[in-house]
Amino acid sequence: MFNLILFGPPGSGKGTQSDLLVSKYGLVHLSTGNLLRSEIADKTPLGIEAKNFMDKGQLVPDEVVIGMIDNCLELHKDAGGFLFDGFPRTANQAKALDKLLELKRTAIHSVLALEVTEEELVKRLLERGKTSGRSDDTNEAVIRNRFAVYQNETAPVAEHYKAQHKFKAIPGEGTVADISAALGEQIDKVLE
Ligand code: B4P
Repeated sequence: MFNLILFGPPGSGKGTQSDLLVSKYGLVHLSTGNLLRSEIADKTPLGIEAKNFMDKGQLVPDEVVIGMIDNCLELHKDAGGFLFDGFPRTANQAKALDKLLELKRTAIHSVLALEVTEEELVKRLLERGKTSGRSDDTNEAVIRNRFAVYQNETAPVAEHYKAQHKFKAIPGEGTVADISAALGEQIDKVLE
């Protein structure tokens, strides 16, 4: 089993790169952003609660996302591995994920972090906002709030995995193909 976390700020390309990596390495893609947006589209109680946070650029409460991930791990019991995209986003989520994987006698093998400047991130998110219909991408104040939340709440997740010697930063600017190749090179090293 091989479990990978794709880490990075909003708009760094986690979703874009995940789509390429899951098919190449046969992993199950678990994107908390996609899961939450699907709950919102279905107007479930969880989706209605999550929308209030996401529209403001805030994180959805830990217990909600951890519960969602727990359900997905159960659902894909026989998976050859998972790619976690946008999760964990807080130190509490990281600790909870370690415990959930330990119960399944596995662990995170690698954390790859996409590094992109804030200027480029704002540009990408506003561009995506023109067509995505995502309320959190159209307003620059909400985008800036997402970066502040990332600095305060998500950046500590990097320290959690650095302490476990599983963390590697990858330049996230350039063509999608070049970034994908750099990620693949690093994954192949871990798989060796
Ligand atoms: P997410 O859905 O995780 O989305 P993201 O961080 O905005 O985007 P990502 O990094 O995947 O960027 P993408 O590839 O799309 O989160 C949304 C919200 O959900 C959060 O703010 C939060 O409220 C909530 N949430 C999610 N997970 C949570 C959790 N665990 N706990 C609590 N709350 C949670 O790329 C962005 C754009 O850049 C795209 O338009 C793409 O085409 C473009 N792009 C990609 N690569 C490029 C490249 N190399 N060059 C130029 N453009 C590129």
